[in-house]
Amino acid sequence: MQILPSPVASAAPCDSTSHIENPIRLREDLEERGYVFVRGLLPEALLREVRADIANVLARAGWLDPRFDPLEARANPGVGPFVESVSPEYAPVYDRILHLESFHSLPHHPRLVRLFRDLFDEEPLLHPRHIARIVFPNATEETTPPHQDYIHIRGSKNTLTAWFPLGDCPRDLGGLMALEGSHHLGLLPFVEARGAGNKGIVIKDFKGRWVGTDYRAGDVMVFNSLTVHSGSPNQTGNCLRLSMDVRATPLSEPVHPSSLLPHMQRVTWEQIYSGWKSASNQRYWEKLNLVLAEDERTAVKGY
Ligand SMILES: O=C(O)CCC(=O)C(=O)O
Repeated sequence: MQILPSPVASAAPCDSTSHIENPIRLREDLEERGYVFVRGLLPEALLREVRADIANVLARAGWLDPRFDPLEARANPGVGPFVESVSPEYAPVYDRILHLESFHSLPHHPRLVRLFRDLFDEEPLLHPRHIARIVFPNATEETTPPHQDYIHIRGSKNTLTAWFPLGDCPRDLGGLMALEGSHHLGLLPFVEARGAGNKGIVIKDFKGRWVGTDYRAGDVMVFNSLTVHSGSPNQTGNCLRLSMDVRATPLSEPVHPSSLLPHMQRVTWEQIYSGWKSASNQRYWEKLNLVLAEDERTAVKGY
């Protein structure tokens, strides 16, 4: 596996916040750049609840420095770094996060669902396979490499990912970067690489800008499944980066069946739902008229 060079963001993303009430402009932004960046879309208080639930799991696992408020997500200096794609210690802790009701409820927030609806100009199917990223400091070689999500998600190429931090995420904590306009390149060849997803692409000649920013709690970056994007290294030395990936497909377009399973497929929906207070976000997709993608050869667990 290769360690691909982390790109460096040369510019801030174009900000679509002022178009939030204008679906046509939002769709134009997405078509032109391959992403839509909106500040303050999600309520900070709700993000804090999810962050607190995840921090509680991490504190119990001993990953957090007990001298600090768990909400600060300070890494325990004697533990880790543990990495999603390679450390056996990661999976049992991550699977506890996958049980959290708050984690699965947040993506149903009406403002996020409406953004997907406006960008598709039709009803979205929110994939239930939500992903949390717990990114340790001092593991920069495991930074998510530049890649296209389509390799991992399949289904419709119009699938969108919403990436957002669960709290403020200044650049040195390692937020998401996107290569502006790269969705126009189509599907690119990939190589096996270190970092989440384990697949990366090497881009040589494309002239687009890498965009990244100091994300604040509530900001959301939504991008097309062909848009090349990457993590940036967590260079804090002592803080964990907590963030989420939420995907959606236009309801009339194909979704790969693996997108309807819990992330990593180590736990079942029944296990996840046991202990939840509300049933309203459970198995909601089974009541919808879905178009399932025929190509099941590439069912992916890891993304
Ligand atoms: O958060 C990360 O490091 C990677 C996120 C990502 O690549 C994705 O959402 O597809």
